[in-house]
Amino acid sequence: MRALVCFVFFAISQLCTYQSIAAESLVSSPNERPNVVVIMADDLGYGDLSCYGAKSISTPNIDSLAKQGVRFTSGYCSASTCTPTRYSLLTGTFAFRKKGTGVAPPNSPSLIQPGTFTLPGIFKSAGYKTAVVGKWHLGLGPDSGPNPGPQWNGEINPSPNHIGFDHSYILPTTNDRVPQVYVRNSRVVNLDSQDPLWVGSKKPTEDHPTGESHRDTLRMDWSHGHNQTIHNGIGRIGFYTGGMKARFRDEDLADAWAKESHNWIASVGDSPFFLFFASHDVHVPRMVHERFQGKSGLGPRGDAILELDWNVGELLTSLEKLGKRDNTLVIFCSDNGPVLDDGYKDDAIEKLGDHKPAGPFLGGKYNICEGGTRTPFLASWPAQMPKGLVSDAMVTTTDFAASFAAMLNVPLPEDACLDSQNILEALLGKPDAKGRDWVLQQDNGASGNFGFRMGKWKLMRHASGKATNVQLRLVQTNMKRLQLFDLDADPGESKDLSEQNPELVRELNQKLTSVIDAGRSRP
Ligand code: NG6
Ligand code: CA
Repeated sequence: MRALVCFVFFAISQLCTYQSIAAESLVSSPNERPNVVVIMADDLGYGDLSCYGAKSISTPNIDSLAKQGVRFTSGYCSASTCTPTRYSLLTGTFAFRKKGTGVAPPNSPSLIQPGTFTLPGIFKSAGYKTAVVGKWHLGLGPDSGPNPGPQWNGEINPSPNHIGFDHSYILPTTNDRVPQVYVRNSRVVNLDSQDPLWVGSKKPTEDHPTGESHRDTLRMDWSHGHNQTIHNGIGRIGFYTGGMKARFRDEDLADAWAKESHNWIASVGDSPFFLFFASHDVHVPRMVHERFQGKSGLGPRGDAILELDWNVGELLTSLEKLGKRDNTLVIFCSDNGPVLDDGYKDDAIEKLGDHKPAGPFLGGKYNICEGGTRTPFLASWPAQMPKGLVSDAMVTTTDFAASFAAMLNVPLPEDACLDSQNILEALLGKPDAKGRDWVLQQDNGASGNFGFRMGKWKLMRHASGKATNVQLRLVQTNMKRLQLFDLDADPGESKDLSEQNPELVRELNQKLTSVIDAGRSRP
C-alpha cells in the first residue's frame, strides 16, 4: 500500500509540472488574461442551489454560471467556519498552521499582517486592480503595540488596503457581531466625529439595553448567544455605542454590495481586475431586504438564498453592461457548509421541509464531515471555458493563490502559500485535469479534528471526540477517533469501514500527520 501511495504522489507531482507548463501556454498572451471575480457565499451548503439538485428553491442566476462553465462535485473550502477558510483563501496556507485563526471576535487585530504574500497581492503584482466588497471577518488593525485591533474612529491600519487590495468596502466582522458599519478604504463610512464608535466585549454601562434585558423588543429572537447590544431590533455578539449615523440596516447589505461592485468595476476602465465579492448571505441574522422576505417558503434562510442569487445576478449584469463578462472568470464558492439554527429563532428548522442544505452529505458548518467543507463550486469564463461541464476533479479555495500565480507567471516565494496547489487546468475545465490528489478538512481549528480525503477514501480523525452540528441540529456526538468511509459507495459517511481496512487507515493517518507536521504541503 505504501508503494502505491508513493507512486500516486510521484504521478501527481509529474502531473502538476505538466499542468503548470500547459497552463502557461493556455493564457500566455496578456490580452487573454481574464478578470477574476471570486464570489464567496456564507454558510451555503452543497444542496442549497437548484444546480446542485435543490428542488424546493430556485437559483437561476447562480445556476447560469454552471450552464456557462463548470460545476464541480468535489469543490471544497478549507475549513468549516468562516475565518479559517478566508485566511487560507487569501494566504494559500492552511489556517491551522497559524494560531488564533478561528472565528474572529469584533475587536480582533488583522490576522493577515502587512508583508504577507497574498492572493490579491499576486494579482496586483501582475498589474491587476484589486478590490474586496462584502464580509471581511479576518480582523483589522495591528496585532501588537499599545493599541492592537481596529482603531474604529481613525485610520484603520492594517485594513484590506494594506495587504493587497487597492479598494475595500467591507462589513468588518460578521453581521451577528458588532458593529454594523461599513469600512471603506480603512475608514468607517459616515462616522460623525462628535459621536465616536466604541466597541467592546463588556457591557459599557449598567443600563445598556441588551438582547437579554430588552428581549421583548426584538424583531428576531435569539436561541443561543446573540443577546448583547441590540441594533435594528436584533441582538448581537459584543457591545457597541455611538457611530449612530454610520450604522446600516441589515436589510440593505446586498444592495450595498451590488452598487459598490458595479461602481468599482466601472472605475477600473480597461485595467484587468480581481474582485473578491464576499456576500453575507446566508449567515445569521437572516434579515434580508423586504422584497425577499417570505418569498422562498423556507423561512429567512431560504429567503437569504434568494437574495444571494439576486446579488450574483446583479454582479453578472454589471459585468455584461460594462462589456466585461466574456473575459471574466467568475468563481462561485462558499466559506463553509450549512447550519440551520445558528443562534436565532428564524424557523430554519421548522420550515425546512424536504430541503437538504448539505445535499447527500453528512454534517455542515463546524465539523469535518463532507457537508462541512464540500460546498457549491462553479467556474465560468465564457471566452475560454467549456460550457455546461460537470467535473469531479478535487479543487479547493486554498488553491487559488498558486493557480492564479501560475496563470499570471508570478513566482511564489519559497516561504509563502504553503499549502496552495496549482489546479488551474481543473479550474478551467480542461479535459482529464485531475485537480488535487488529496484534500484536508479542518473545522474551526482549535479542536485538532481533521478530515482527509484521498480519491474515494475519507479518513475522519477526531482528536477531541466531539463533533458539532453533525445532523445540522447543533448536537454533540461522541466520535470514534479514527473512522474510514468509502465516499463512492457511501457519500453520506454512514458506514465506518476502519475496522475492515486497518492498513489503509494507517496510511491515510500517516499522510495526514505528515502534512500537518511538515509545516507545509506545497513542494
Ligand atoms: C458562533 C456563533 C454563530 C456564528 C459563528 C461564526 C454563537 C452561539 N454562535 O460562535 O452564530 O456567528 O460563530 O460563523 O454565538 S462564521 O460563519 O462567521 O464562521
Ligand atoms: Ca460562514
